[in-house]
Amino acid sequence: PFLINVLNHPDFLNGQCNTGFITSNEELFDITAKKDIELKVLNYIGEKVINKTKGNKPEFDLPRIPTVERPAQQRGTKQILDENGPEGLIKWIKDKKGLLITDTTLRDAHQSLMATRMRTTDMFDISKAISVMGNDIFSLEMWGGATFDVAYRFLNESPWERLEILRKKIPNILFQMLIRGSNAVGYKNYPDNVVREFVQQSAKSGIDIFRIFDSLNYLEGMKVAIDEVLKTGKVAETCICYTGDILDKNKTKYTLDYYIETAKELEKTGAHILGIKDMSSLLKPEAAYKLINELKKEIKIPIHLHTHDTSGNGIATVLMATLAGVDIVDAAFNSMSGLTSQPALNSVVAALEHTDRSTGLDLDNLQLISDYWSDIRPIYSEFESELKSGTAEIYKYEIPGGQYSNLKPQVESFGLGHRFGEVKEMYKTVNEMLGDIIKVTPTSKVVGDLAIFMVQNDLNKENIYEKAKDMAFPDSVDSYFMGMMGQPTGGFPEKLQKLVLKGKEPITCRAGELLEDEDLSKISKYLDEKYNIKSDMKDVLSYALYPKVFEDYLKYKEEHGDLTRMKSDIFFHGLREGEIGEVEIEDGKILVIKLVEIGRIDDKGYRTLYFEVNDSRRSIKVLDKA
Ligand code: 3PY
Ligand code: ZN
Repeated sequence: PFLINVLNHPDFLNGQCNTGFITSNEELFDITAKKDIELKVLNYIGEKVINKTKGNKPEFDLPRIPTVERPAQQRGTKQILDENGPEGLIKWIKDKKGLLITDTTLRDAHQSLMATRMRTTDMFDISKAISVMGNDIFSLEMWGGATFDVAYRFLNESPWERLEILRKKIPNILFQMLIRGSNAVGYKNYPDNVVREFVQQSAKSGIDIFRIFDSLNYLEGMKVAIDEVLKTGKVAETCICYTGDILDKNKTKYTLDYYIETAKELEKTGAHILGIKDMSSLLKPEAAYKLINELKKEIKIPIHLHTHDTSGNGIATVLMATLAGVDIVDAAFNSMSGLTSQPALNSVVAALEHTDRSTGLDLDNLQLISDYWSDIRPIYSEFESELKSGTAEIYKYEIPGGQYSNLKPQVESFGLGHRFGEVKEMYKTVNEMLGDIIKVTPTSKVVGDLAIFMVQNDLNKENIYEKAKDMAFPDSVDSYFMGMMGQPTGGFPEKLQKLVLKGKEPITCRAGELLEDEDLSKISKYLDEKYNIKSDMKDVLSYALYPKVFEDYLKYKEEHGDLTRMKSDIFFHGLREGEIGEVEIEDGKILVIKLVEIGRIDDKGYRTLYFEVNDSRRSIKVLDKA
């Protein structure tokens, strides 16, 4: 490689190589680091080519990125909050006649449609257009929920960097995140100091609105997060999770009164906005009208509706809520909407044009953003579920959007694909056995895990007490009955609790009260020493929330380098024979890579891949695992 660098040097090519040539051109010796990154990139691509696409990378359209000029002064909802505080923002919301829209494309839409796999680079490319053309969007739900761990776990990128990069590119629209109360962005209760520091750091990194929920509507589980958000000067949106059907008089647990009382309790915490979180698409249009209409009479803070389109009735629900006076609704750009995702944003905006609740958003601009997502979406098709249409059976099973699209592959992974129908029926039965609970992360996982466990072991609601006497239940089920996810309305079913816990004593208070504070400086020291880094609070919190996932991420980066700038078509599918792709390895440093040829398999099972990288020939060997 050294010789090649010399031979390619412009001075050498011009015949000007005097004796000082080598000593005065230090960059000739800067080979190892650059070649090392180059090799890592080629190995990464080679692995995709040989062991994933087998050289048959699908064709993708070049994503259409609208060209926009950023105005000298951008003023959106972010400026209203920054200049007037949460109270000023709330007043502004209440004075607004038109319906306000939150776009969920950057969080829930891809969490629900494509297993949370959307990469930062795809968000980054459209961020300026969103900022300019979407200036009048109320907020962008772009962080939290499952995006935090999936970014580290499957995309090998930092969720904090995503937040901070997008914040810089979109300085005018409020950023919103979903936080699972004391479970933060995880699946279990964390010590209070972790939840508090996490809120503080998220606010510092760019979050404006914290949508806080508890998977059992257990207020105690939300209090620490609410309290800390109020200290940051940001917006606390507290949620009621909606389940059941208030229109059905036979359902007596989650009634209109239940929701009104819960909402009043939430308002008393000092929350700025009430969120209605309909994660399973169960809020029927007429029920939405009734619920919002009543809530409007009973509480003063603005109401923000979050629903999914799993049932196919999502837009009807949004429009009925709008008629009843809801202040803000969630929707996703049309090309990322529908099914288990949110109702279609562009369509809602169009439906309300020329009415007194018109959103004021520009449909032509919104179309261009939706077009971009429709170009991006096929790159992620391997992560999409088989669902082709909305389904009314969701009213029966009450399975949240993300879980519904994931349940089939999960059931298949247990070898129970042929019993999928039974698992869905069992999900309903388990919910009844648990006393009809709210089902959303993480309690939805409890119900799903127990349903699969019961089908797998041929258990039913009668024989379980005898047959499962000596069986160890899934961890999530154990944790639920131990009280680690909070206290459900109406308590735990005692007989089932005893069967699962086998003599262990459950807790009856908030789990955080019993958990010792995490020693954050000890974590910092550990990370610095082990990985030779200077860890900051973001690293420490990531470790506190997900120790193994975060360490795996650090190791992956050490081994494979930083691939976050690689475009997603190459990241997921490599290159086709003959295709030329550009890979940015650091600011402004671009490798132009051509996959020239895929060699034949040798007797040890390896294939040689021939590349041209910035016009130099390189080859690597990749083990063909087929
Ligand atoms: C999450 O907790 O990630 C959710 O989206 C719940 O609906
Ligand atoms: Zn949702």
